[in-house]
Order: sequence, then C-alpha cells, then structure tokens
Amino acid sequence: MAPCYLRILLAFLLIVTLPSALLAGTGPSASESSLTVAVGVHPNSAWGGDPLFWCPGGDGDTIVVTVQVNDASSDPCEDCDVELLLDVEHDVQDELGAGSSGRVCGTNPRTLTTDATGRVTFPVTGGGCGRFRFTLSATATCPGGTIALGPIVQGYCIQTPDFNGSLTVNFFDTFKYLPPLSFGTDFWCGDFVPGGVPQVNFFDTFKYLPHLAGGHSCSGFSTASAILGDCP
Ligand SMILES: [Ca+2]
Repeated sequence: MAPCYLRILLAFLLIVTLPSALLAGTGPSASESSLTVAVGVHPNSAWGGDPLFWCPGGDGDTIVVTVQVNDASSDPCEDCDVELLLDVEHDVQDELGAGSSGRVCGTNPRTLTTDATGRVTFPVTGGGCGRFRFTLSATATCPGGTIALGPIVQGYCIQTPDFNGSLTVNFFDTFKYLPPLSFGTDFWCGDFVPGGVPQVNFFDTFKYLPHLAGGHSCSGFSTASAILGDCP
C-alpha cells in the first residue's frame, strides 16, 4: 500500500489536472473551424454571382460571411464571441468621375456570439460602384480558448443604386444616372438589367426607382482606395 503522503499527492495532482483536461476538450480548434464566404441573393434580384447588386437598404445581394467554431472533436462551440475584421479596398469605376467612393454598412470590426450550432453569419452590403477586394479575418473567443481564422481574400464587381457610395440613394445618385440615360452613353454602373452594350434604359430605371423613392440608406465605414481596374 502506498504511503499516506503519496496518496495525498496523487489526489492533489488529480484535482489540479482534471479541470484543464476537461477544458482542453471544449476549447475551439482552428483546424476544425472555418471562415467561409458566399453570396446571398435577394429573391427580387435579377441575377446572382458577379456582378453583385447591393443596396445600403439591405434589399439587394449580400456577401454572407460565415464562421463555424468547433472543438477538436468537431463538435460546435457555444458562447464564442466572433469578431470579424473587414479590410476592404475599392476602385471607383472611371465613368462615375470625381466625388464617388465605396463604403460598407455596419461597424468594423463587428462581433456576434455563437449559439448551440457554433455558427455566426455576417451579412455584408454597402454602396459604391466598381471593383472591391475584401480581406476577411476572424477571431473566436470561447470559454475554453481563442482561435484566429483567415485571412481570406475575395474580389467582386459591384453595382448599386448608390452610385456615389454615400450610403444613401438620393438625387446625387440621380445626377450620375440621368446623363447616360438621356444621351445613351455607356454606363456600366447603372446597367442593372444586362443586355449587350452597357447602356441604361427603361428597365434599369424601373430597378433604380424603388431604391431612390425609399431613400435607402445605412450607416457604415469608408473603404481604402486601390487600383484594381474597372469592371466588368
Ligand atoms: Ca448616394
């Protein structure tokens, strides 16, 4: 039989190591977790994919960033605060001229908490026409530890009724739209219903007007300007 002090020592070691062993099983695992991007298409959108049609009112296409947090056994981790960092670059489409930019609705970074599925989804939309490049990274802070996911890089060509990227659709955008509508000059940004040449007509106006009439808007943050090239 082991001496008394040895049994006490063994009991002490068990008490000290057991909680950390239990925690190790519930902590997040970067290799079993994921950061993914998809495009969510509004049911009223004419088409999906690239180019996207987004609106600061949120009733266009959205870029859906999903973070799945799992532990080493691939079981979902609940109550993790997931912080998404969006590093966004934008190249204003040349035809817009001066005074336009690209902006994204919401805060940066932004945080959501996982439920029993271990998953959070961030819808991303905004304003401004042209080519965008998104560099996305996430940090998940869970009761059992913290993991970092990403970065991943996604590029899109984006059209929007918020031509000047102010995050409000108003008469300043109409000033951008009316000349090509009147004179028949090429205007890819407003060619919402694709049909050969990038010119705007009644069908595009029909798609533009509800966003203008509704004054669709959001609050958000500016993007960094970069040379990415015109769309398409
Ligand atoms: Ca605007």
